[in-house]
Amino acid sequence: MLNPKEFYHLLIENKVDFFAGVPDSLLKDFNAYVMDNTPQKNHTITHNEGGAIALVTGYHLATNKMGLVYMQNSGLGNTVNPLTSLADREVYSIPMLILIGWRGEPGVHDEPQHVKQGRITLSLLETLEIPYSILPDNIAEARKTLEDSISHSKQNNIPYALIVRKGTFETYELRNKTEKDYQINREKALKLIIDNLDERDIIVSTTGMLSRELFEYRKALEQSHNKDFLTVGCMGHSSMLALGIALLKPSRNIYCLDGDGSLIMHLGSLAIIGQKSPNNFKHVVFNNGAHDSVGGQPTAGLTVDVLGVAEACGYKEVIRAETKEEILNGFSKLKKSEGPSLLEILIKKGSRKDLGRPTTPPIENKKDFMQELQK
Ligand SMILES: Cc1ncc(C[n+]2csc(CCOP(=O)(O)OP(=O)(O)O)c2C)c(N)n1
Repeated sequence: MLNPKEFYHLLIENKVDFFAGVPDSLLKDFNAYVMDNTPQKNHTITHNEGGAIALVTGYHLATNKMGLVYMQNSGLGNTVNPLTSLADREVYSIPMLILIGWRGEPGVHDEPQHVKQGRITLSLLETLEIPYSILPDNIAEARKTLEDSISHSKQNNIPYALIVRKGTFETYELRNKTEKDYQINREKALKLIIDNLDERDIIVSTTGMLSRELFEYRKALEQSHNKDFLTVGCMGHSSMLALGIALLKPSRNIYCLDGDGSLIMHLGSLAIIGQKSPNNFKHVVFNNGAHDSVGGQPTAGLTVDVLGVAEACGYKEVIRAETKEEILNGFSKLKKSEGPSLLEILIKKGSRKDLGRPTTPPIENKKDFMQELQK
């Protein structure tokens, strides 16, 4: 396995000292080392992966050096436009390294939302005409691969991708934890919301652990999953998906259960929700200031004024809650409010170690959900 510290120092030796990206579970140990050891100016956890490509392009323009973008392969889609119309050799021709966590690698078991993306990752890079190598998991070979990749990228002035298989990096425990000591974690807060829903309420839940916790809670309560749409992939798009339902099902209240990382990934959605303004659209943001599902790396969740943004986008009521009592009161207000309205719940990081995954395939979930919407 590769030691994150050794790999990081290989990059620094090769003058790659500027990092940007969206965290990934396969890269979490490398991400943690970067966070602990890189000056703030040289490391940015971006709102989405396309933003990271643009940021690293700006770095190159300012310094004539190459930076590194890190991401899960799910994020490749977010980079297609800046890669083809900005960094591509036929446009501005920008050298950079792209470190990609390979979820869903063929032959390695993974969740349904990763299977296709895993299968097409290499051919997608080929279509984009981005050369790539698989990052070896021992330092001697990794050094050679890295040096070759950097010189190819520099000589041709193009992005070069390094693909990271599951289990490539050794464990590295983040030292600089910026924990906020909010009282309640996501799962507890989620249960308070579920316990207080009305019979006909519909849920669209975001990517990551929140949807897994929701699935398990319904199971524990012996309730069906029919009223929940689990957005298992497609991070950041739950609110637009919920908007689509809210506009066409005005007699049902639609609750989008979002995360701060997901909200910020496509923050522009709030402007459109405010503009379309369906009064049955209710947004609940579980804000732990982190990408908790993939290692707890910080987001801008606790520096951005979520309520202020929502209000400025046209949400009619915005509420913040932190304690159990505030959550219960806040949710009761949200239920009675005219939408679009938003409840931000400040929560602490962390999840159960034994948290399972949805056992119903996405297609079945979709069928049941669509039937429920017809009622
Ligand atoms: C486009 C894309 N980029 C990255 C990921 C990897 N990923 C899955 S969940 C997650 C974090 C979500 O953070 P947040 O919405 O704040 O929820 P939390 O995990 O904190 O509950 C990330 C980065 C992904 N699934 N899709």
